[in-house]
Amino acid sequence: SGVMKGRRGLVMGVANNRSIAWGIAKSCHEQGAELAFTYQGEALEKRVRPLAAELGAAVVGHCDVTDPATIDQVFEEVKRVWGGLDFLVHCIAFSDKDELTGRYIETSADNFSKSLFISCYSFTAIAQRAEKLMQPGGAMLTLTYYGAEKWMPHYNVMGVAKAALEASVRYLAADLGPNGIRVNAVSAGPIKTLAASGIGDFRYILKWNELNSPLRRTVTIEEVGDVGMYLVSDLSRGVTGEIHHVDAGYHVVG
Ligand code: 0WD
Repeated sequence: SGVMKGRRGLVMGVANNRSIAWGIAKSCHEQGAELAFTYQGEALEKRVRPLAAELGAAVVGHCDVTDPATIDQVFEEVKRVWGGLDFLVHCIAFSDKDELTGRYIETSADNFSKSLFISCYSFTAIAQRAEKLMQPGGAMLTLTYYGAEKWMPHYNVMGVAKAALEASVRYLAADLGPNGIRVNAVSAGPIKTLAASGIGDFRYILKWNELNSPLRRTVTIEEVGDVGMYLVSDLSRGVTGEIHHVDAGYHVVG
């Protein structure tokens, strides 16, 4: 039983058991979904395989979004194993750590391109492939952050990349809506993950959110997971193009 019974989903961006992608995968699994994971490189494969096994999920291969051949391989594998796809979860972002501190104005052209490519364009590239496997009722989800909407200390070029990602959610929702496919994002509050450890003064940001959010705390990957699950389930069948905050309410005060 469960609201995700019979739904098959590809989850991209599990790095370890603290990853937001892992929180979403767990919630989808609890509700009866069948899952497939990708991993980025051999080092992460060692972490992803045992996690996938915990949820009875398939592992459909290495995917580095900067290498389009690896995206194609993953989707060929999904097609081979399932013949179709009901939902997609994209939890991928990257920026050079050295530019996640100090001033945005110092951003290099090279890191600007790389950050926007990996953190924004990859969702569109993946959506292109996923569309071909989806029927009406399909759903796609990505992860964003409040730094897209407002200046945040140290977030810099990632804020610009997330703003572009949020705009792409709206354009993808319009493109895919006529096919009955929905596209949404969760805007998560700060959570201590591998990717977050690259952001300057992250502990201070966590503390600030804890002191100032309406719920007076930060959020967990399980809380982000439950909302992510809802957005790729039929419960949200009337929702598309939405950026849903899961941030203990911080966006109303910050
Ligand atoms: O506070 C936070 N942690 C928030 C994260 C608040 C709001 C949003 N987010 C977003 C992130 O920007 C990202 O889009 O959530 C998403 C997931 O991030 P996460 O769960 O915080 O971080 P992590 O567990 O590190 O997963 C991100 C993964 C990578 O891990 P590492 O740390 O090794 O970079 O993104 C993947 C990779 O697995 N990734 C890639 N995958 C394929 N190709 C690539 C790539 N080129 N680059 C990074």
